[in-house]
Amino acid sequence: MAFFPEIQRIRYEGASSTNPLSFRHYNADEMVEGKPMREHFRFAVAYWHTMRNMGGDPFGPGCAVRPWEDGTDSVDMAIKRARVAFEFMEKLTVPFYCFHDRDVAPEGKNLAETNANLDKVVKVLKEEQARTGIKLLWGTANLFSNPRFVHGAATSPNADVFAYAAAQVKKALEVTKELGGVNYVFWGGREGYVNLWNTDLKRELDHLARFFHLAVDYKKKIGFGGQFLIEPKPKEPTTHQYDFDAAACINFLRAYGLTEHFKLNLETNHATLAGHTMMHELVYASGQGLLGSVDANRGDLLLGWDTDQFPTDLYLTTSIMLVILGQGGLAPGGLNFDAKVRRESFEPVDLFHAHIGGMDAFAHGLKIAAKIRADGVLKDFVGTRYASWDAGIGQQVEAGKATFEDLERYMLDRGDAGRNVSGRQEMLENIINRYVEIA
Ligand code: XUL
Ligand code: CO
Repeated sequence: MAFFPEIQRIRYEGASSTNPLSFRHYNADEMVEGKPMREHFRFAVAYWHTMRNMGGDPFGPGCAVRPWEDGTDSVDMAIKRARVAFEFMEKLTVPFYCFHDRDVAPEGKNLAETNANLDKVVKVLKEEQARTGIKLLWGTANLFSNPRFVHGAATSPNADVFAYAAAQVKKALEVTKELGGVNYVFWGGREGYVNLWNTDLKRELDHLARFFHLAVDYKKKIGFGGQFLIEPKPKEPTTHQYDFDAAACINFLRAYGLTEHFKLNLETNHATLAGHTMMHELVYASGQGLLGSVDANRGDLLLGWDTDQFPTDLYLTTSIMLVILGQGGLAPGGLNFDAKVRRESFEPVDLFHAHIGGMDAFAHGLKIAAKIRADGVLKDFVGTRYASWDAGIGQQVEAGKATFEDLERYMLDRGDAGRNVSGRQEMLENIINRYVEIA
């Protein structure tokens, strides 16, 4: 069965290649910092965008050409689509994929029928995983599309909706375990509010925490060994989403005693919607030991919403890989392309161009980041910048050995603080540019 008959398996051809259907930097076996590239990234294809996005927008219907689609949302179509997905991923040579329950199988007329539909497709996904060796990076439940989730899922004012969401996540956890998934994601699409006049914010947060504790209990009960991940996003579709950014999520996890069970899945376009850079979100979460996985994409500076474009910016990928290398890797997390082709890029081959570009941008960024680290340029500069904390009064403060009185006495003796040194931002930006040129 060939759904992409014109396309051969994508190969690494080196930086001088002009073949748009080749990798110029992603060379899966190439060793960087003692590890093959494939293990640094653990790239995944997002089923919802790559297999389900037909390019519809608020101004017009989908116009994607997908010759395998028969126009129905049947189980048969879902099974055929699963075969297409695996041919695509095999040709692209990605090791992982991710899905929501509702991406892979249609809803039935009640929960029992919906679960039965899912089971039929999961059987095929399992078969295809065994045939190709492609694995599940994470599963998740779609708790936002169906109209029942209009007011949220775990944070709905309707307790029945909480119960439905719990049943759905229970099943999604079982399915993720069945498929050997190595993580499970919670993205709270409608877990937030549109206005506070009708919202009991504290009660909703308590319910969300209760929901997560129930999920942890069930995870233990069925012996699912995957990592739980929360994916922050500040808004869209709601005005305010409770999992606003890394800091808000970490505060929530600590407040409700959940930190040991969860890490974060950080997405570039969500970081920018929150008014942060992706590097900020990564550095913050990694510093707390809670960076688990990445949804790799980018927004558009000229548009305010979540455009989910494929990442191509080397400064972005370099900064991401610097943080990932800095914490010794992402596993069991990975880099999931939560990104979609533009509506104007409607042919199947565009799906290849998009992923190839993203994989190459990350491979190039990895090489740049590794070179920067090997030469120690940033580390040495930052180390020197904080040298006053390595000895004397700084060392005493860090060790918890100095009181306010000690610090006053120290400063009364000296009269004033020692000289400040330039932050050299422009010099460092020039240095980064030099590494972008040579890698
Ligand atoms: C939505 C988003 C989701 C999550 C999974 O903005 O990123 O697709 O990644 O639910
Ligand atoms: Co995402």
